[in-house]
Amino acid sequence: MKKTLLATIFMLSSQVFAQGVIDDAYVRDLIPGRAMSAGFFVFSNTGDTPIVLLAATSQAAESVEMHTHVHEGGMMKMRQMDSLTVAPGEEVLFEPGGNHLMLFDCDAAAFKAGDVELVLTDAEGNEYRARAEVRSPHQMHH
Ligand SMILES: [Cu+2]
Repeated sequence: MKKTLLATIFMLSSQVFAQGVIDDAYVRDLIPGRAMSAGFFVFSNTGDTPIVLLAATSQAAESVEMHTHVHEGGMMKMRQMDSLTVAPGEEVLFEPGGNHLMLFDCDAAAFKAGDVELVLTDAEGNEYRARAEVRSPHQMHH
């Protein structure tokens, strides 16, 4: 009974205060000598209007780009996305082989400390933040 009430209050308040939620965020740990990483998560639009994601940043990287993979001439190629629209109620996956963030010139110390935050910005200037778990490339293959 109490649990149900709390869950209801949480759902109501999250609808009021946040339209978008990032879950299960993680980044690939740096390979020694390379400063590039990739970020993955689930982005959910919990509101009732579309969210147009325009940009991504991280305090642990000089620059971050939104990428997707496309099939082209029998090859999988990465392509940068200028924006990504998430419909109300929709969940968009950022996962290996699909949409992902590319992190350039990463801060090795921040990765080592597990201190990597991902920030997504939408067309209205709203920010969606999540702390990303740092996973070794080995952990990422199930
Ligand atoms: Cu990429």
